[in-house]
Amino acid sequence: METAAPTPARTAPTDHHAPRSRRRRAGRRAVAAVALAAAGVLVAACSSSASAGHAAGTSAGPTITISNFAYHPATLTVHPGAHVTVTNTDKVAHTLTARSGMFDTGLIQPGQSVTIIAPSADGTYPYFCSVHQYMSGTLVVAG
Ligand SMILES: [Cu+2]
Repeated sequence: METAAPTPARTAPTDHHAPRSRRRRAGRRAVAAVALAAAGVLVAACSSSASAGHAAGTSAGPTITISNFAYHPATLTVHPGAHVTVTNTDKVAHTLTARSGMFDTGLIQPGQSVTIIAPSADGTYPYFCSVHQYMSGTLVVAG
């Protein structure tokens, strides 16, 4: 039950978004709040749109794949300190273990990958699988 008459002199609203209807102040304030909220969303969207596109961890570096109880390639040449990703595609676990002990993936479960770091000194590093010791390969480090 409204007793107050509408605003006496219906002067033009001062805000930019001139409400078409004759709403009372509360209504107008709500409209303003919504407008502010929308502006805030826009600002947030703008500031969060700058996302750096870093690639995920897996590198495009040298890789050795274990399949059918063998290393592929059987001999791989890499730079000193290279990160070498070893992927086991067999259905049993394998390792890639340097005979010198300088690197060792530990058990690589089926379908998993482990990254080793090549020695920093040039040389030829034979390795084998500690589970199936007849499996062997060679990592050659050459700067
Ligand atoms: Cu094995």
